[in-house]
Amino acid sequence: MSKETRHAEVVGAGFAGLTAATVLGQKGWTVTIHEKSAELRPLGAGIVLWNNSLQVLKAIGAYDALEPRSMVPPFYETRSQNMTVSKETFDGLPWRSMTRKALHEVLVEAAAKAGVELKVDSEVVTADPSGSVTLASGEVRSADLVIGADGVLSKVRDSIGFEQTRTKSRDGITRLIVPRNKELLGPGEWDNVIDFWNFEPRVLRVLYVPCNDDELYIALMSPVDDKEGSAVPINLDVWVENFPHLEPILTPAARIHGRYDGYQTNVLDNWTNGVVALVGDSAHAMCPALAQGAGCAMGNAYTLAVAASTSTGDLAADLVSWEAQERGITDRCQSRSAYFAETRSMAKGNQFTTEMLETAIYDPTARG
Ligand code: FAD
Ligand code: 5PR
Repeated sequence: MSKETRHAEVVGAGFAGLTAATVLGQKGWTVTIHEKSAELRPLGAGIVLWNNSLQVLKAIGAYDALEPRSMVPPFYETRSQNMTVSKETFDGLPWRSMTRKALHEVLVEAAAKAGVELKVDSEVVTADPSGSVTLASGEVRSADLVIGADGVLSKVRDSIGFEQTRTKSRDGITRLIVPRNKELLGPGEWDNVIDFWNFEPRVLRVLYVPCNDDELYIALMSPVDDKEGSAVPINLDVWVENFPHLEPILTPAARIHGRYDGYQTNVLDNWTNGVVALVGDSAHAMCPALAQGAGCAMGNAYTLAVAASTSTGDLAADLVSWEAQERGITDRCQSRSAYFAETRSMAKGNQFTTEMLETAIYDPTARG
């Protein structure tokens, strides 16, 4: 195939797959995304993005659509037993909060505009390093580049047999979108992100993230082995007993079924094999503490697509170079996130030091 007509098969229409596909489409590739679900929709509830992914959204022309659908909370506040221990502003570093639905919709729009073909109900069951995917229907499709952006349970990864170590953490979380109900919460700085940690009488935490005027993202953390704390729908009595001042938002939360997810860290020996590259949670799933899973996914998806597009010779070798370029910063982000999950030390506040913000500050679009 000539350079102008290169073709990519992208597996998974999450934040990583949509970003990579959009960049490739904008650079003149033909691209097909396979999404196994029957409809295009995001998993989860709300999200915080930082400079790294916001720069990617600007570079692909999706930022302007997202801006009015997201917000910048004035402070990132941490409380321990409801006492404020820190209020951080990150020295002007760009960050925003939003629903996952808003982010997903602007990415789908950007992909469609870039000419990407989006196929739903299209599950990929295996991939081959020489450049093909096999669908559940039996159809085999070849491509110059295959991207496995199919999440933490990646079939692209597992069918090829990438080596990995997988570590589960002792905590997990239920994530929900509820109405803001600001007036019912009473006086207070309810536009802040507020990370409420309780260690007494038991370990429970509410991460409060306003996403816009109407919607609030709450993440309710408890140890995996706390049956009451991790129950879904949430056990309203337990949560209100521990966070009585949050009753106006916990009550609607208890009406949603929700899902409790344990944290997990996957570290792979390699992210590429032949012309198959893994990106996002399939390659580097991480604990959520630094709110960088999607940020790393979108940043790496962007640089992967740029590397593939500028490759004029040996694409497999250029993918290896791409991995070498991004690997260190992603590995460090994963291990810092795992450290915070393990120690629960975010409860101390002031956790967002320059070192901990390394990935957030990074600009993947400045690499060319
Ligand atoms: P996914 O979002 O998992 O997308 C994979 C897609 O592939 C899905 O649509 C799936 O249906 C599809 N798929 C799977 N298998 C197949 C197949 N075989 N064939 C076809 N399609 C397939 N990150 C942040 O940056 N900020 C945050 O605030 C944040 N909060 C988080 C909170 C929690 C509790 C957790 C667990 C994670 C959080 N993250 C956050 C991390 C972030 O959600 C993920 O890192 C990110 O969504 C990964 O995107 P992805 O595209 O790689 O994978
Ligand atoms: N930040 C965000 C988040 O959703 C979580 C964490 C931090 C935005 C959990 O879901 O510390 O676990 C965290």
